[in-house]
Amino acid sequence: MAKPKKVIITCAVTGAIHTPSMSPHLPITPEQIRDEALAAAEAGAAIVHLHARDPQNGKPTQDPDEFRKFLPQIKARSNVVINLTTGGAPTMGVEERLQPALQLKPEVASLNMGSMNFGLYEMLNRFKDFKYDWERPYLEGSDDRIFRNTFKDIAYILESCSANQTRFEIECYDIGHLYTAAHFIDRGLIKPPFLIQSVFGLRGGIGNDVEDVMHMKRTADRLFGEDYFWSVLGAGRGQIPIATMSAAMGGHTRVGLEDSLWDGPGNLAKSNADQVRRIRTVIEALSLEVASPDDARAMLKLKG
Ligand code: KMH
Ligand code: ZN
Repeated sequence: MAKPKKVIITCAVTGAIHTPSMSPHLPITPEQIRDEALAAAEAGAAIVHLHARDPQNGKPTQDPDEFRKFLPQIKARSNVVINLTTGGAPTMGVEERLQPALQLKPEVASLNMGSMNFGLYEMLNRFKDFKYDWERPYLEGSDDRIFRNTFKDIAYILESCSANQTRFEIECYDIGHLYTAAHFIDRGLIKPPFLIQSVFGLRGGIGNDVEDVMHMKRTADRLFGEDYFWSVLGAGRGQIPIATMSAAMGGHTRVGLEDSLWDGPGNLAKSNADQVRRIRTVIEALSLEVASPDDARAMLKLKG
């Protein structure tokens, strides 16, 4: 693993897992997504990972025009690195999911390393009253839905985006996904340095025990040597503990309301920036420095 002195904080601002009824603080409209991204950057996020939502009902959308409603304004007001999702939502096909990254040519796009079960049902049990018709079937349906990322899908995204010089946040939800990343590196479709985003604690992926984190890091170290930057995201209550482990081990961190609605047990986070500040405090308490957007660009060799 590359050992930089500075820690990159990515903030995943809204995502597609949580639904509007779960938290009044989840950004939905383009203005909310814009303001939350800007505030997260101001608080110390070097990268913002962005999804869009239908402003009428908060449903995830990959319509590039919805991204166009907030991206230029974020870019005009902040130097933050833009990272667009190619994961979209598990209900969407790859062609639909690819469009924002393909058309809007971000510095970074997410890339999911395998097909998997992607359990959302816990959310349904926790949050009972839904405002919008789509929310309950979306969550219930997750028990019989596959988040599809075949080898062909992954190659298609990589090949489609290669002319744009977009680099990838390589999302690995289990150990096998690291080997899939190594396969695409061997094929020359992913170029160093690699940003490996290890995801912990989603039902269908690896858990969030310390042993899980160590196993993921040891395997990534063996496969990718000095050529990679290791970042982690812990879903739900694992967010800050997992991010803390990573920072203490020389890795990077991702927070944000996409991955967890919480700021401590039972307290809904009031904003993305609150979570960024929380992990920033931890990083600085470890006597480490938080990376600026330009630090992240230099480390990850982004096109700028
Ligand atoms: N929702 C995260 C667990 C993507 O956007 O490509 C993973 C993610 C997927 O960020
Ligand atoms: Zn995402």
